[in-house]
Amino acid sequence: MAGALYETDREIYEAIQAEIRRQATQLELIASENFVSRAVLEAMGSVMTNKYAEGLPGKRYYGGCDFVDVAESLARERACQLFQAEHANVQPHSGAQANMAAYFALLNVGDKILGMNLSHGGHLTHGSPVNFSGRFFQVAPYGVREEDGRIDYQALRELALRERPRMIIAGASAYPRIIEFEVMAEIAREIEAFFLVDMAHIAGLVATGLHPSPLPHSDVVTTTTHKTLRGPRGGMILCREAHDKVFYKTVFPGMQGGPLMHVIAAKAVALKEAQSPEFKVYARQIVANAAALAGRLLERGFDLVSGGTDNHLLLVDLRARDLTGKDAEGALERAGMTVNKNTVPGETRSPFVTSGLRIGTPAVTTRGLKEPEMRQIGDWIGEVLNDPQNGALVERVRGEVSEMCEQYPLYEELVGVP
Ligand code: DSN
Repeated sequence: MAGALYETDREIYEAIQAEIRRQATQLELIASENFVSRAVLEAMGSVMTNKYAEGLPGKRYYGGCDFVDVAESLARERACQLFQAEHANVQPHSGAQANMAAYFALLNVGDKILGMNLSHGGHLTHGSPVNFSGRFFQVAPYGVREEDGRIDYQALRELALRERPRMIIAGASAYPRIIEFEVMAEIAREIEAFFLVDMAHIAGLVATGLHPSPLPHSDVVTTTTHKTLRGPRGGMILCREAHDKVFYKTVFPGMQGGPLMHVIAAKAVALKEAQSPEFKVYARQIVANAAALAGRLLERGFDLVSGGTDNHLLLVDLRARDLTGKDAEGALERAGMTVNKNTVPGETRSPFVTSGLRIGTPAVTTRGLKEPEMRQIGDWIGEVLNDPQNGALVERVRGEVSEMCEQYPLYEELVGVP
């Protein structure tokens, strides 16, 4: 029997099928992406999308919320257990909205914030001039040392003492090393500033003890749920009891209307999965895979920002080669490997061109790849980037990538279902 989507909208059906094929036949190496479980997919595609539920479990502005209350209460409890938080708000639609709600809870428009420079590995919402964070707040950016690509905590402290911001933000979207939350918290305390940690990239590693937790050191922690945590696309705020009411007001009614209850149900499922022993094994493998890939790229003569990685990603600095991030991304895409061009510290090219590549292992690790496959991927990346215009070489690698993908099937049961 043909499915409803196939019958109703063949164009969208075909686009989804093509996307399933793309995900299954390419190696996904974008550091912020992952593949959710069937259980998470099912919860996201459920009737909970139909429900309006402004407010909180047990305190809603609409009737009929008994069962969405079950989902949201489970998501909150599981988030608190997993991260040892006192309070969780699982309603932010995204990481950017989690950050916006947290900033508006703690700051007034015009206050000063310290965030990591975007071109040093920070995030748009940590003070970029093209983002609300850079438009509503004064920003003093900190960065990494030119020599070793690591956050310069001493310079950060001097900046904080000079600028006296109301809040310091930790967290990054392209930083391959452990972040010293304790050190940054101490600096924030010294100047009586709030300390916010955006752990979006590393949430799955924090959940499993593979990265130190920011929870004991911060006033508030924001995250997305879809990166290393492997849940549905969305955001979350964790905090101490002292701040919980403020966050509820800034998420709703401050910023959002009805929460996405189907996504919240899927967040609950992902948080349950993240409590399992298997998830810990998975997270350990993410880090081992990143280290194996970094090792092979270093052996092949590539420069990595900071010389390697402690987490799920690495940043290749292409400045010593006659190659831009944009061209490298294009060549690897043609060879079946999806990565993203990325600025590197001291970047001189535009964000549309860049001098670097960000490569991450969360998605390929979900697929089951381990260190030997990572070394093979390192070899393929090396071959392609040494000769990116060589069509025959790129074609050969594309064939070998396809063979590897066939050995690690993905969403097979969703392919071709009418
Ligand atoms: N766009 C995400 C990333 O790729 O890191 C951050 O929001």
